Amino acid sequence: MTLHLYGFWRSLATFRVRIALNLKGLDYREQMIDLFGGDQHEASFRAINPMGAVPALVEPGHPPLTQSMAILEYLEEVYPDPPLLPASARARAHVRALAMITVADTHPLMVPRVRGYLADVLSLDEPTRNAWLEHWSRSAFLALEQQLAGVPGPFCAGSSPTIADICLVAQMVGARLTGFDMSAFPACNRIVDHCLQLDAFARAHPLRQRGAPAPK
Ligand SMILES: N[C@@H](CCC(=O)N[C@@H](CS)C(=O)NCC(=O)O)C(=O)O
Repeated sequence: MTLHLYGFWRSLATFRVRIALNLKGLDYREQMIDLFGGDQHEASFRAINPMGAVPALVEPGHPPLTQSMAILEYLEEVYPDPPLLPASARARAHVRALAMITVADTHPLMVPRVRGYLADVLSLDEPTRNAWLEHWSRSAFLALEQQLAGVPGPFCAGSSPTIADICLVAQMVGARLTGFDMSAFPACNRIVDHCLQLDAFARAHPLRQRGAPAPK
């Protein structure tokens, strides 16, 4: 069975889902919704996700699944091997909490519709908008670094990747692509660089997707 993923090369939320699909060895095909060209606002796509956002994941014969975290949890329940959550309830809560720092508290402040509102409705100039992005990015990585600095590794929560690593990698790669200086977060960088050596993470990288700019 081939899953149908609606995504976009630069979408960090889709990046999360691609990593999970790869880790679980699932077959999928990605249809790019051009977020820079406004394709997410088309009625045909709103019928798939009324939020006008990617990712959306479709299993043949079923309605679309939306919201990357809900999709990751769904994949974990239906395709439990390899697990992306630890065994104990307390460890699972910790992994989800690490993930939510980026998924719930940070990434939503940076998506195209928010950037568009800052520019078009609030008339903020580009340096001010970039300061917004950098502020929220730094505040997330400060909190993550504090919690990850002492972990034995090589992943956020032990010796295999979890949802926390998936979300950390997506946010860090996004920050690097934006050009932010991430050197103040060595533990985060160490985990991310370790993950990116794995094929499942590397193949999901935004710059390896259709439509991404060619490497300079
Ligand atoms: N919380 C959602 C966020 C989805 C989201 O906002 N995706 C972005 C791309 S990363 C998007 O499609 N944005 C369209 C827009 O803002 O117009 C999730 O995790 O799936």
